Amino acid sequence: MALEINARRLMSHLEELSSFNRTPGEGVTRFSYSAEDGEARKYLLSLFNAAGLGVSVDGVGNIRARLEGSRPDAPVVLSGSHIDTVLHGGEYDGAVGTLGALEAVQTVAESGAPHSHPIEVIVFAEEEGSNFGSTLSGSKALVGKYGVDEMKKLKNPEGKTMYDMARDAGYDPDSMPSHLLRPELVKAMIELHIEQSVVLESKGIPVGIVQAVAGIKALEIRLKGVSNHAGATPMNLRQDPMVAAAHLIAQVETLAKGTGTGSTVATVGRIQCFPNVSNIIPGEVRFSIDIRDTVRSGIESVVDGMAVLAPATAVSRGLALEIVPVSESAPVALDSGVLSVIEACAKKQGTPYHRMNSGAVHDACMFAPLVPTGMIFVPSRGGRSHVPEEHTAPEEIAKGAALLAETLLELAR
Ligand code: HGY
Ligand code: MN
Ligand code: MN
Repeated sequence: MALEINARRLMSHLEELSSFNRTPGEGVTRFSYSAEDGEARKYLLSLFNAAGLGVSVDGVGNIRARLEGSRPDAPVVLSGSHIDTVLHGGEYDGAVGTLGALEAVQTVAESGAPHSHPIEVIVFAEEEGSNFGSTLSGSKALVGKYGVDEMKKLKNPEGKTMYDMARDAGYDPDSMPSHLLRPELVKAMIELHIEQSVVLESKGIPVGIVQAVAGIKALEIRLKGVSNHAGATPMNLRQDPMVAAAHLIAQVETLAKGTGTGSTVATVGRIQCFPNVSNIIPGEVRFSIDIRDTVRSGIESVVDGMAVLAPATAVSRGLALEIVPVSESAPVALDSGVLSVIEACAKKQGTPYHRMNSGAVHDACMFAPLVPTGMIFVPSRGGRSHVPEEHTAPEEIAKGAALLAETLLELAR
């Protein structure tokens, strides 16, 4: 008998979560360690307590909410996602996997179906990188990739560190060593997430079973020249970092298209100009480069290309150059055993599925090298995400949560 989730309950939770928002009417903005994030977490904790789950919160704000099995010492089956968003983001990125996991665990508990392994909902902090430019920082802290030293180096535009912001939000980042994930105590990790692209919608298939997740390398290019009068400075006497940046930004697209893997993407999403005044030749220009591929060589090809082009452009224009690494995570293949369980559950439920890759990175990437990890996708309308228009239909979210519930129970039996 297939598990029946309570779709109405799930959708009302999602709606309530989206109300914790700094930019109502202009998408959802909920950065980790913000006031709205604190309110959202209080709301989630109330849901976890009402569901009778045992709750723990670690030193950077990751939450774990546990449903015991008949063998409390059996390795745990984990499922969850993040609740922080990008600036003016959507209601579904991260939220669907977080509240979908709660709905799946509640459905398993209410079904009375026996399971020996405990099942935990996990809620990650600082996945988007909205504060510090580094994605997956909460899960990186949980798996020990980021210690206190790294958290003291990660700074937001106002210069506040992840370490200080976690402390100001009431957490204790120095205690992370006692919260680190112990892979030997984890049976599997599954993340439900919106696809954030067009594949499922274009195929008319309700769920995706993710086989591989792209790796990412985030850089910041800093070009320093000579600021001067925009009118009085002849063109041949300029050391203008903005023109150099323009050349290099155009090259990012060329490099990404030329790697040969066919799956490389590269984006310049942020540019800063100092002093950023129309009648002053800029003194310094900084821009981000976000490079991704499911094949490592694609990422390296763009990084290596930029490592040649940027210095050549800087020298030819009398500019100082800095290429600053911001964050990275390797491409990961997800666990074939877990994928087979998801596939078997989809067949049991009669839910059509499509095996596919993910161009977006996810907290599941931090688990894949350590424990058997899988992901389930639900469609994104028009393939849009990280925008207020982000949307997934309630019946599609329900299908993903139902498949997650079935999968968690199967893994926890
Ligand atoms: O950027 C990403 O792929 C994720 O949404 N943080
Ligand atoms: Mn996400
Ligand atoms: Mn995202």
